[in-house]
Amino acid sequence: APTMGLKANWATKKPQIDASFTERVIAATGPNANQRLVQVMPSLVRHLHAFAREVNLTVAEWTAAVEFINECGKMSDDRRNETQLLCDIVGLESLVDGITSKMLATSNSETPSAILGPFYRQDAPLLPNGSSIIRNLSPSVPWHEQAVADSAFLTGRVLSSCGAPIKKAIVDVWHAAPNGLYEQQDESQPDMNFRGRFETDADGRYALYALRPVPYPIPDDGPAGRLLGLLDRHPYRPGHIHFIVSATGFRPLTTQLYDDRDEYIAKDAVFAVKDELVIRFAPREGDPNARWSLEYDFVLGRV
Ligand code: MBD
Ligand code: FE
Repeated sequence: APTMGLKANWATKKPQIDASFTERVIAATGPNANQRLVQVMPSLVRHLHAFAREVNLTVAEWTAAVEFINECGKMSDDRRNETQLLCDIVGLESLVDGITSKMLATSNSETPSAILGPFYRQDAPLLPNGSSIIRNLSPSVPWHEQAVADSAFLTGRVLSSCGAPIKKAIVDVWHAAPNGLYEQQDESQPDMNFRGRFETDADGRYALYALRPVPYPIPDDGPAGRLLGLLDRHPYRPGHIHFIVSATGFRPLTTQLYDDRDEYIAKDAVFAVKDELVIRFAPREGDPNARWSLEYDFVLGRV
């Protein structure tokens, strides 16, 4: 006899499009599944299925999406994280950052966090307080004049939420060059250019020389950039300086400061700007190493 129409309890006569199909996928989870996955996967599967139903996703579109994600993965290495960039332009890294701070914050005086971004490097050089993260300012660098005009002294204290200074806190800082490129994106910059770690003194103070940051386009020559183009969006981030501030007994703070001189503050391509993180540099007199200065205190929450 022909075996067509063979019935088994794992199949269904209905086409796989309705909620009962979704629940069947969720119910396939076994008794020894990972706890956190048991918590999150049903929601992920329901939202994914609901999305596909809502937009009538076709096989051709889904195939294109798989290829798109594969392309992001293939492009990603320790110099470039295209998958993270994809998350950034759809606001996911900022959303997750917001959810995490909301869950972990222990006081509302803590400095707001902001996303890490794809260009952090561990093990930036530990530098003496008051020194510079600019590793090459010779007149031969094409953006030398701009670097001089934007030279800046950054200082402030690291504080607990009750205002007590925290000594021996580490301020890990990094920013892009005046040409809009982070050091690992740019062959012409020395290793670890515009990166450094500083330890706060007995008054909880850090001090360093850096540059006023400039607006710059996130890398847009890959799939994430193509998506921006298809969405008729620009790739610019406002000028920003990244920080990770950490100290024993406190929750590490990943954040960014934004220079209020630039127009992209209100239209960050990765949606990371927060009012409390927008700063204004002041002109600095009598310092041959800096035309600008900024004083900013970081407030950490307890673990
Ligand atoms: C960046 O420089 C950045 O800081 C973020 C968050 C995303 C892309 C590029
Ligand atoms: Fe950045």
